[in-house]
Amino acid sequence: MKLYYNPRSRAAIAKWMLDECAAEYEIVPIDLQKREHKTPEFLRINPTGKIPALVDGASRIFENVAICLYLADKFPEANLAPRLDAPERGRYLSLMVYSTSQLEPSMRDELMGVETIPQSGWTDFQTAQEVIEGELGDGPYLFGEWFTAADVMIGSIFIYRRLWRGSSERPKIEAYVDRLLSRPAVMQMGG
Ligand SMILES: N[C@@H](CCC(=O)N[C@@H](CS)C(=O)NCC(=O)O)C(=O)O
Repeated sequence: MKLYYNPRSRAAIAKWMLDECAAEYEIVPIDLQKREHKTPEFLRINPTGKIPALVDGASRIFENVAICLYLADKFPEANLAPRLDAPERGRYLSLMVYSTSQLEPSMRDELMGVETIPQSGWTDFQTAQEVIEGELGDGPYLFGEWFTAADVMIGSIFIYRRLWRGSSERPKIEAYVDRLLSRPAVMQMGG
């Protein structure tokens, strides 16, 4: 497998997932300044011209959620996702999609001081944080003691927020971020 990657990018999320899977892979460094993510070769892998992208034989996968879903299913021995027929599967898929369809844009609104309107397609960030606090329950992870790819996707967004804004006034989320950051494979940013 090849991961198209730059450490100062969201590709750190896909790398975290690969490392949680103990996968063997090759890093293809992408220089964003040189616009290596806009070349015709790269656009054949990811037509949106963004990283990360993963190539696995004939499979080309872009979008972190898709990459994490793909890897969790490819490496069942890593036990990072409920099986297709497991009752937890629906909630798992929902949280995966929620991470970049609602949580991330709501955080971006908050960081940029933009009002979130009901027509946005996502809630305001305060509500999103309450949703995740509810989903965490007593934790330590979104599925109790079971660390899954949903923690990679949801957790990475809160890790980025701490990086940009420092700790929040939400002890439950901050304790969750602390737990994630103590994992050996956790994403490294900017390194
Ligand atoms: N929703 C995408 C976001 C990917 C993304 O926005 N990547 C940024 C880096 S953090 C990028 O490649 N930006 C370069 C550009 O758009 O020119 C995912 O999660 O994979």
